[in-house]
Amino acid sequence: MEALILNSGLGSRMGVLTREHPKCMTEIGARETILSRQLRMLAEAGITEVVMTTGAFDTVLVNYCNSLELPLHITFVKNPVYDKTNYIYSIYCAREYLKDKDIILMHGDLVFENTVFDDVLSSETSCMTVSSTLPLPEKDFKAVIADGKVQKVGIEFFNDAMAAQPLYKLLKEDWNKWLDAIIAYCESGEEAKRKCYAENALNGTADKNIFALDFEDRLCAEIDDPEDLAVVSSRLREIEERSVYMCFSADMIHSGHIAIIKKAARLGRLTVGVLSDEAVCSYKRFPLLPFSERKVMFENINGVYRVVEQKELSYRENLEKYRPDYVVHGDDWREGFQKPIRDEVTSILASYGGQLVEFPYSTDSKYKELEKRARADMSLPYMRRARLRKAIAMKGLISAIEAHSGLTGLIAENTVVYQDGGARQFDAMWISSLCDSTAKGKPDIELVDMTSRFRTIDDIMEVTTKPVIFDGDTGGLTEHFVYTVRTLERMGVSMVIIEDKTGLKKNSLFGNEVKQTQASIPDFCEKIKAGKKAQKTTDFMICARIESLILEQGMEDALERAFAFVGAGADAIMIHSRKKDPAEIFEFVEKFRENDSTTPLVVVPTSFNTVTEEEFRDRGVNVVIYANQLTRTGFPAMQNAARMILEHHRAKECDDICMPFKDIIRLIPEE
Ligand code: SPV
Ligand code: MG
Repeated sequence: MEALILNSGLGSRMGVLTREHPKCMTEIGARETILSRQLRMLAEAGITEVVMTTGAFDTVLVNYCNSLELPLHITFVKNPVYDKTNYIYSIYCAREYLKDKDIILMHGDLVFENTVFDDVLSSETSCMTVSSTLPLPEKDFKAVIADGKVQKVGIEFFNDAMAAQPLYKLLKEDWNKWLDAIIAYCESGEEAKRKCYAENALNGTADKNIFALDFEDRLCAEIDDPEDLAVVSSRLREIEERSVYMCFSADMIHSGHIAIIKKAARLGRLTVGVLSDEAVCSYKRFPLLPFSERKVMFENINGVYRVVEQKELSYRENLEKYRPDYVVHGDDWREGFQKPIRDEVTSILASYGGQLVEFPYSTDSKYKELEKRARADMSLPYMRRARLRKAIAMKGLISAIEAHSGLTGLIAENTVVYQDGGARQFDAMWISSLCDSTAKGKPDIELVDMTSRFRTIDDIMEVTTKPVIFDGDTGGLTEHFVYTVRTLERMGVSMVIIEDKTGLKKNSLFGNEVKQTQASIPDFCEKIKAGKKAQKTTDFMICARIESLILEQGMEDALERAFAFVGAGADAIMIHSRKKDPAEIFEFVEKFRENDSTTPLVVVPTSFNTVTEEEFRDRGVNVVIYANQLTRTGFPAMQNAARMILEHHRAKECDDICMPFKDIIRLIPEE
């Protein structure tokens, strides 16, 4: 693609402004002339060959072009009779440089905005810029349009016409026809045919294939006199002040990101909102790079004016703060979980006259591969183990759900709920002794041995990436516990929770209905100390679980234990209760927090299940574990199906409560 710029005209209507240089050198902004803007846009579009016709002040013009030092090769062709002919003759003079080329043709006094030029460049057919919204000008060019194609161009056409500007893309087959007509005009010997518009020659050609490209009310205008100059300059200032907003969560950048950033930056000053770590975690995976590093990454991309934090998936806060003229996004969010976010964006933009611009969504296969690898990395022990501490530090409160098999692990891993413009998913998995034992048809009395419990962890870890909190029961003998700690740590488990009981452990939810004995404070502290000494990394956490409320030993006992266990090195405290009323849990949390504001607190609200995570967070809790709900919902459903089959002597009747076969297959991701 080559550009042809017509700069032979005298520009006499500009008055003093063209006394010492040609019209194209008129300033339209700070350090910008009509010509420097055109040439810069051509260079940015990757066009390197330019043919420029010249006339008056040709030396000034050539020197000026060279002084711009743009990566362009410009062939200057002087029309020796520029003052007696029109630009049809200038084109004729340059004909040998123009034959058999796809060209962008523009008059040297034309100013157009980036997006108009982008549309012209990306047109697959030959085109001329027209406006369906501007009024027909009295004296300037109009194009007669039929079936979307330009039939005639001139100042005299008013029927079926649109305002038109001399900015064209011409594919060589169309351009050759027009150029031949120009040559025929200029060689006809008729004076008038060298003085008319080049478009007169175009009008006479048959089967024109030049499509109308509608720039509507975007800027695309010629500067003929000082009034035009004032109007165009002020519109350019307006355009330069336009602001654009985009949001990214990415911790890896691919070519699609760069391409859309480039397009967005052409609409105005681009502000990139980078999603907070918390928002990324809420709907995707844990970011490989924290917010601060992702921010720097985007700040260093060409075209990005500034980077700000977007705290939530919803754009509301930032749109209300920055009120961008445009929001740019890929068109992938028209469907699926992002649709409510898009709907909110469109309504906010509509409230102040902003505009949503969507470009076709693109990703690339290398990126998909990297994303897959990132997910695989997240499942590796060293990556997974450290993430629980990070998540607690980042979010303040995290939630974990029980998993006792690969399948329940997948549910914990993949369940996402989109709500109020945001997304929610579990942060971690709880490997419950109760549910692990129940799945094996055994009572929860430390009967399922560690080798078997490790097997469950392995099954779950094999198909998931989220951090694991392991229910270590009493931790067993201290001499055994140190080995358990090392194994769990090596496997990539993030936290083991051990309860301060001794002897035959029974499930806490029985409370004092069964005989259970609490370990002494010194004994349990010894166990914690031994465990902490045994671990090899700083990531791994040992959480001490206090059974004083379960065994009705009183609040004072619970608190005394909590502080002693923290003193012995416990990384977190779990306080348990089997009361429906959360009062004693709240009291414990409040009193504990009076003396310790940092040690994470864990709760298992199986009984006191009316309390929301938000309330727990406000009271100072850090980890909420939903300890058994998958087992308790799955088991009755299975029992019901078995009963139905027996009752009906066939399986048809339980079809309605069965997940479709196709869906169950889809639950298991294929490698
Ligand atoms: C478990 O899930 O195994 C627990 C929590 O230890 S609870 O059942 O509430 O004791
Ligand atoms: Mg348990």
